[in-house]
Amino acid sequence: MEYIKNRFYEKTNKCISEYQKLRKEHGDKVLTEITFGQVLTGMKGIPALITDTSKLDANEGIRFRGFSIPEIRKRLPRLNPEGEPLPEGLFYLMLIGEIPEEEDVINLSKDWATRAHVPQHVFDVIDALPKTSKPMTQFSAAIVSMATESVFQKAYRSGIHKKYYWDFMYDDVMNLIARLPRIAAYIYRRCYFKDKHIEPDPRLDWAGNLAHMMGHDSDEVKRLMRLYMVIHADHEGGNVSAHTTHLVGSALSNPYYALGAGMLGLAGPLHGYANQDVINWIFEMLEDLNTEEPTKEQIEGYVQRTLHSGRVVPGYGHAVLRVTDPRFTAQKEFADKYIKNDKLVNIVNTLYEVVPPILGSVGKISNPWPNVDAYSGSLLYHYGIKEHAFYTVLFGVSRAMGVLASLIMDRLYGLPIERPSSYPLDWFKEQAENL
Ligand code: HAX
Repeated sequence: MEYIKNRFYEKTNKCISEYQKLRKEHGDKVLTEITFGQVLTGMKGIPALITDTSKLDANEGIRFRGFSIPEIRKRLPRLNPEGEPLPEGLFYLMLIGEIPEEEDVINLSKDWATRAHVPQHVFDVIDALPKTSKPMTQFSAAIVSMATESVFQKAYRSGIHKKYYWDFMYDDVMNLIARLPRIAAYIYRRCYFKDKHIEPDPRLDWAGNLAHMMGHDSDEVKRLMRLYMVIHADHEGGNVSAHTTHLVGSALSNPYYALGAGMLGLAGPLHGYANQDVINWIFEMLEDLNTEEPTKEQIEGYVQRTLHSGRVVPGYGHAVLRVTDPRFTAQKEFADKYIKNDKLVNIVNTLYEVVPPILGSVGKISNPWPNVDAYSGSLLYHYGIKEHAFYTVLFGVSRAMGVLASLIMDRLYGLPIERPSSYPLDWFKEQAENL
């Protein structure tokens, strides 16, 4: 599928000289001031990374190459007019910067299908882990073990010129994304369906095939999977999974290593693990309250108790967003349209009424509104994907598209190794006292 690679190079190669020019002509200028607060609270808001695939606005949410979630849901190609857009189209948009034609998306689907063969040793690595090991452990181990296939690593060791790095990176990235559904489904069937694996169907689209290999073959689940894969794909460059992938890639590690590391960041409870934690927490609440249909007052009481016990309310809050996450809204619209009276979905909707005023009243919480993880588990659960320990793997399959598209660009621009400075706490104290 060389024409997508060629199109990418045609559209993006001018950025190489733009990046070099910025570096050369403006390298000494002051870009912005940084406060102590920013440094001491996780580098919040410091403009420190180049990421073209998407940009997050605190009050509006994510835009992929300028297009909001409602816009991409309207404009990206889909298999049928009622359905959700194909994630392949979003990948094309993130990589190339333009809305693809239907033909581009179908071609990309076919390209990924031809690249989807997973080497046997990757399955052997998964099988060598105990079935009780967390799905994200199995997922990242499988990804890292696939580095044997890295064409970038081979090319680097053979001494290719750095201006060609991106070209090999592109092939690794396409191969890796193509194989992730098979790996994810393998882990799912291994852990929850006694190793009864389901072969891929190369005629299906990337997300549809994932649902099929997981054993959830209905049109409804495929439709949900397409939505899920689209909305989780990217959230600009500073979030933990994106930043980790980029950072590890900056050492010229191959994309398998870089993504494996990024996925381990995604596995943390303040990031992608929140999508399973929401469901864990709701079930804990139901057990505690001894009911399947708690009242609004009971839920309020449980949220308060969670806060008083020094825990976070999962699915709420965000490091950047200051409004309801549009990815939450997209899922709520989906539920409102297709799901009638589901107990778990009803609880998630009640939480949306109950939690923001409570978090808002705490005072220190910057954003009391729900993020993407507040809704996703209830939708999966409704459609029969009930194994919540697996949910972060689905997030990871999707997130790979954004962070790996960026990784190709990192190598095209020739971004150097990342190396910020660190100082002991005393140094910061001295600086503060001398101001
Ligand atoms: N419940 C309780 N307390 C919360 C909270 C929540 N949902 N969100 C923030 N806070 C607390 C923080 O823990 C922090 O407390 P301390 O000062 O005592 O440390 C304080 O409020 C200020 O935090 P903040 O500035 O509002 O938020 P941060 O940027 O530090 O953290 C988080 C952002 C998303 C990590 C945070 O809101 C949180 O922990 N949320 C719950 C977990 C969650 O849903 N994570 C998923 C986020 C989306 C994502 O990445 N998905 O993959």
